[in-house]
Amino acid sequence: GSIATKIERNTAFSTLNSDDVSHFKEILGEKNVIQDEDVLLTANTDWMRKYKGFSKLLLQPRTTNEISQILKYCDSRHLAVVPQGGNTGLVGGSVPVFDEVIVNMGSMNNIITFDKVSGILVCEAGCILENLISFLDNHGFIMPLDLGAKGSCQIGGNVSTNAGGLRLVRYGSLHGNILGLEAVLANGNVLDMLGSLRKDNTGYDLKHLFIGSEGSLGIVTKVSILTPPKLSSVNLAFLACSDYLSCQKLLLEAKRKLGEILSAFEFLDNQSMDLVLNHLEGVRNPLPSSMHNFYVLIETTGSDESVDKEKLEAFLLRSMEGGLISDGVIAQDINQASSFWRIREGVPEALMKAGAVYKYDLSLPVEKMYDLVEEIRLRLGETAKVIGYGHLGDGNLHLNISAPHYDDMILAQIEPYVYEWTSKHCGSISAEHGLGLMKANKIFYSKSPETVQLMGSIKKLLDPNGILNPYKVLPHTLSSYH
Ligand code: FAD
Ligand code: 2HG
Ligand code: ZN
Repeated sequence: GSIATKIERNTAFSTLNSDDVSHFKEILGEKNVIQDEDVLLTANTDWMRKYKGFSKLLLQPRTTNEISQILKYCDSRHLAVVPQGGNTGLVGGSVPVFDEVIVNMGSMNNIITFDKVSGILVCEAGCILENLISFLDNHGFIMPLDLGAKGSCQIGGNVSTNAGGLRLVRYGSLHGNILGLEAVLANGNVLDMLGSLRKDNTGYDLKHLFIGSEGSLGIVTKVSILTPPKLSSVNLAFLACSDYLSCQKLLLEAKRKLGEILSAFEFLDNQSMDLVLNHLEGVRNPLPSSMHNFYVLIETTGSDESVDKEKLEAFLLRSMEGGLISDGVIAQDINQASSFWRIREGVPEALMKAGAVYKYDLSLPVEKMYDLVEEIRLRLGETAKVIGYGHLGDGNLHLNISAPHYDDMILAQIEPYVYEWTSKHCGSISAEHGLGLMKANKIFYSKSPETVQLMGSIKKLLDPNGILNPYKVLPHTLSSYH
């Protein structure tokens, strides 16, 4: 594709031959070595249909030992590999750039143990997030993370991207909730760090290297996660604000007045709302009015139904009187709550249906965040739709530019402007989606040269031949070794 043509295939990598395929069949059995064109087309294409690779082979291992054998062989043959989970990643990290072998994790989907006292879940990396959510629900627990892609994304993919999502404001990042993991290194060595301890200060905590490293240091095969108990009272309010400053003030108030029960604080602008209404079936605005410029979702989770509800209602009343919110509604049942979430979680899908999309996932100071959206809107004028939404409670803006087609003229209006702006305001050019292929060369906007250099040394130590997810994460000057 056009993205791949901008970088060159690393000539140090071999090209797959029939002996390789036979060898993989010996390790995995015929049916788990896939050369079917339709399967490969899907696996070569990312969720947005923006990035396309040319892999000729997809492997479907069922055990850690099989992955170990695959990687050991690929390393010795210098065959490049892309670890792939649910392929919902948004930065082109989960698909090959050229002819890398795809290691699909979908068959490693067993729950290994669940401890009902501690709430610690140990499972294989290929478990789909939604299946883990349902499993835990049956045991009276919840996952500490939730996101719109839950029906397809896998816990291994979540860990490898350090996915944030809708509950981070309450439960924190996966760096805190993942207690241990097992990973296979490029040379096939298995690192057993599958501990289940809350506290373990015995030297370097190496599991953190694999959380958020996007398949560039090893393949995560098992994880141990701390899961919170499910609480009895969950409330969701869908609110309208007339300007961005009100959203900001509302966040501050929510933290002060709802702090101990606050479990999500999300926002979208009316351009995001329009996009969802125009492109998704069966969605309607719970607060229809042309006056609303912003919408905020506030979720509370607590243990006392009447107290929590009263608290939320009093908060909303005060916010209404104080002019922070112009309208609002509390979900009356679980169906209404999911229809509210559908609006927020549906934005990426609506964007995908609307045409070409440029995605920027930024950490920014909350008070500056929306200035960027307005500046980009001014720069682009009528040529594209600019929408802003995201995890306001975490200082995470999802700036998206939607256009009928990909167009270099549009891109030139956005980049490097967005990255420079973010860097100037000491933000991050990737709050939660990672760098992948899209931002591998942009890393210096958020990290110092010394830091990137050390990342390169770690990569070289763990993956000396650079076979794991090449062209991703690290700048290309560092990741090609020839
Ligand atoms: P993939 O897309 O398959 O892979 C992602 C990266 O991880 C790739 O670099 C891949 O090589 C690597 N990888 C995957 N599995 C492994 C493994 N077992 N070992 C080593 N490396 C591996 N992200 C957020 O942070 N917050 C959100 O709220 C959010 N919402 C989303 C909503 C939608 C509708 C979509 C489409 C995506 C969303 N995302 C969000 C993006 C997010 O990164 C992914 O959804 C998810 O974390 C990726 O999981 P996956 O299994 O699909 O991984
Ligand atoms: C979300 O929060 C995801 O919905 C996707 O992280 C963000 O589409 C995006 O830009
Ligand atoms: Zn997000």
